[in-house]
Amino acid sequence: MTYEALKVTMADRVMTIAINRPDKLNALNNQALTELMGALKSAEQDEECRVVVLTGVGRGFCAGQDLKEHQQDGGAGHIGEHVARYYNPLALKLYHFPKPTIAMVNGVAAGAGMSLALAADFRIASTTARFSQAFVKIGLVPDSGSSYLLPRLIGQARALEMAMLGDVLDAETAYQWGLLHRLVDPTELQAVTDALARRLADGPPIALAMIKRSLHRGIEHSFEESLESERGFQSAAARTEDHHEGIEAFISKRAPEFRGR
Ligand code: T3D
Repeated sequence: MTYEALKVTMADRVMTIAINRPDKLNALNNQALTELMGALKSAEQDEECRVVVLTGVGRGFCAGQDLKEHQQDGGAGHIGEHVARYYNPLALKLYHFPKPTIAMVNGVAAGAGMSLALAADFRIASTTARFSQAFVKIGLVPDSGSSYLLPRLIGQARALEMAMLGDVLDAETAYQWGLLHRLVDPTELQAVTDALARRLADGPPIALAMIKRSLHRGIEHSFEESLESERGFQSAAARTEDHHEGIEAFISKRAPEFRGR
């Protein structure tokens, strides 16, 4: 697949998907939304790909919906349809993505751009990152998963404040509030992300996919249901070659080589 609104690269089993509309702080037009979905699908199918990194080219991560294109398309009347066609499938794809995902937040993440960062498994941000639930500023409401993910990450009080005021949150506060896994100097962003991505790429892929599903279920289900769900995942994990490799590596005091089988 060729991309115009994205830069997609593969190295060391890590696919990096960078939104490439820097003049618009990587705001999402229909082309970028279509290509993002296409890139995620190809990362999902590509056996070589073990981890996905989502980022932005230039000084922004993603400023959400491209408001100019939205205006040109006479968007207001069709927002429900637009969300159903583009944003909801994208949020679902990312949230349930069967491989580890990292949002490398290089700059401002606003509106649905912030939602995409929230839907990733890890958020590594540089000190230049900023976060805004910008929806309210244009008379809209959080979408693309923010209403679900944000309160779970930072608590209802802070989520309500972000969603109802739309103020821009600096990276340091976002880190203190638990929105981020790592906060680093801009000069270290790539290296810290690469190190985490390589570590995840070396992990047991089947177990990692099940860990994600298990924890997603865990925040929804009762304790009893979670125990039963864990039992099912554990039985499946125990039948993988990777589990046996992990045990053998432990006993022989060497690093395991997980193959995703
Ligand atoms: O249609 C549907 O399906 C509805 C779905 C909605 C989902 C959403 O995401 S709604 C929320 C949309 N996003 C926003 O409302 C954010 C709008 N942007 C901003 O508030 C600010 O740009 C930022 C706080 C993100 C960054 O501010 P700052 O001062 O660092 O940069 P800037 O000067 O405002 O922006 C730089 C350029 O990017 C500028 O272009 P110019 O004037 O130099 O030609 C600006 O217009 C452009 N830009 C920024 N955000 C967007 C954008 N262009 C189009 N769409 C944007 N969202």
